[in-house]
Amino acid sequence: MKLASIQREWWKEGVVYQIYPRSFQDSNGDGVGDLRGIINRLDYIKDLGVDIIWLNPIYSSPNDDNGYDISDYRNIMAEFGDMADFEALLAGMHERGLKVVMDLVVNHCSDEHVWFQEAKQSRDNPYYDYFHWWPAEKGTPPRRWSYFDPEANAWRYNEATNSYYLHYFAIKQPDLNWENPKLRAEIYDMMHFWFKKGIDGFRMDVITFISKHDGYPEFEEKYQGQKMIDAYAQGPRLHEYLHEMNREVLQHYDIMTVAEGPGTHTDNVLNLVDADRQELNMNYHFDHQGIGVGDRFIVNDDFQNLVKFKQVMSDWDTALADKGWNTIYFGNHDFPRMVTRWASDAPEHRRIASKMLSTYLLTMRGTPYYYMGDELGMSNIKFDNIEDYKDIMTINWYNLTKEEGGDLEQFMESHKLCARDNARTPIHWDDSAHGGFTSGTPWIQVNPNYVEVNAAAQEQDPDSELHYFRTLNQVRKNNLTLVYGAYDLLLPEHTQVYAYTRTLDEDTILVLLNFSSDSVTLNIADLGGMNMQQAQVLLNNLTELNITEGQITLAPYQAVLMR
Ligand code: TEU
Ligand code: CA
Repeated sequence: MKLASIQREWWKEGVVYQIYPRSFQDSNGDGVGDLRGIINRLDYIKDLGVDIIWLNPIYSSPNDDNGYDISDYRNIMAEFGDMADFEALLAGMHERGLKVVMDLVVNHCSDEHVWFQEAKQSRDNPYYDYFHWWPAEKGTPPRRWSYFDPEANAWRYNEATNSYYLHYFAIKQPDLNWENPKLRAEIYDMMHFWFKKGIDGFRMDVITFISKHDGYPEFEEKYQGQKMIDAYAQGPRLHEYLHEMNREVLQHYDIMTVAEGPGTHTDNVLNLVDADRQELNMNYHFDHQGIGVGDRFIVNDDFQNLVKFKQVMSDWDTALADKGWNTIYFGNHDFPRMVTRWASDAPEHRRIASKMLSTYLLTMRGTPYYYMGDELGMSNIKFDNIEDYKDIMTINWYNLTKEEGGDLEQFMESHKLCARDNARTPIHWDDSAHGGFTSGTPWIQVNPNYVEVNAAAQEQDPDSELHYFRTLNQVRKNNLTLVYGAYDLLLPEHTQVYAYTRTLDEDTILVLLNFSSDSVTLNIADLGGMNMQQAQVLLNNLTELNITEGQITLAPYQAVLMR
């Protein structure tokens, strides 16, 4: 890879840090994180060395799905603050050189949005066509699966109109009708509103689902899970809409866009992110998240299958090597804590393993999307009781499993590993009550390990995960090879070590990551021919490095970068 041939962009070189505002910092003691809380922590954020902040939805919402059910796109959720707070937050970020990316949730809105309040009244209401309806005189609608409906049925009957509305997600999240040009114009107008305020981009929630199938052909009864997701993502007019959005809105600003892309795979991703098509900049996929996780997040033996993981990530790199641009992430608000999911949260491994996973995220080709709290090595809370969960998805799936007479013990065990709430517990600022997140009662329990795992303690400890993450950000910034260099996988069949090189012009960096709790010895000859006795160690998550004649031994979860 030659630097001269690369189209450099700030959104390729930056590291994204995701903030889930509800759980970041409460400023007024109501137990819910808020915008003032984020403002109070701006220096912490800046000191991480990240570049781009993605905020989960902060718009007005009745919070059936924690803000992904929006009742007013141009206002701030009352619990989070008001527009003046938002403007102060944006200014504070920009003063510190940080870009701000907002969530754009336009596959659906809240049933409390005025559009739906109007639409549901009669078929001749002007807003009726802002949504998708199946008239009851045509009989029962063809089966469509819903993520969060208590019966998993995506159609819900509305008496006043004698028709069913479509909702891929919760009952309170009716899907918007993109077929209607008036609706599209409203959305574009709203996007201009936020860009004119100065935001720097959008992360587009389930954007691949916005185009529905004409006439709703019958799907098989068992058309659920991944099959249904892939079908949802192949609506016939998806790319027409995104191209239109690009022409109408996106091209007018220096901003970045990233699709949340369920149903996007290596064979179709370029349709979204090939710059020549003028749609979006980036997409993030779910292919690695699905390894070892089945329907309703029941886990199987492949949960930490490293060979499969390497295969998936390498295939994605190949798909985007010449065109488009990749994204790299482990955790977000929909997935478990990375250290529990991909390594080990056992007390003897958690810290080193967290550093190893951070090393991976920041040394792959693609923009890293880093989830808040991972820099502290936060781990899953692992609730024992269903009553502890707040997430509509977990609660519905539990009830469905119960009604079917399914295995509830297996469900609870799997959800200790996979439930979304594991990533939604508050950030640990210090060892005071509730980790310093709130002076009141937190909306969801704080992980009791906050007493040891917290930002204040890590600030004092030069060896901490927090300091390591800061160093990593500097190493990435100082080495464009880690941003743009070609990626070459070594030892694809090795079940414990993930090894690869990054090469830009004459520079090669070797990355060795031990994803296992054993020490592992490798033959240097198998590692791309670097002279290890003379190599410069750029980074090591341990103090020792064991190199002998012809061999290198990695300690459990060790991560090393060499040049
Ligand atoms: O997620 C969409 C989505 O596909 C998720 O349901 C995801 O697949 C699941 O959590 C894990 O398989 C987005 C948001 O990120 C999520 O928080 C919202 O609940 C959802 O859309 C609805 O807006
Ligand atoms: Ca609050």
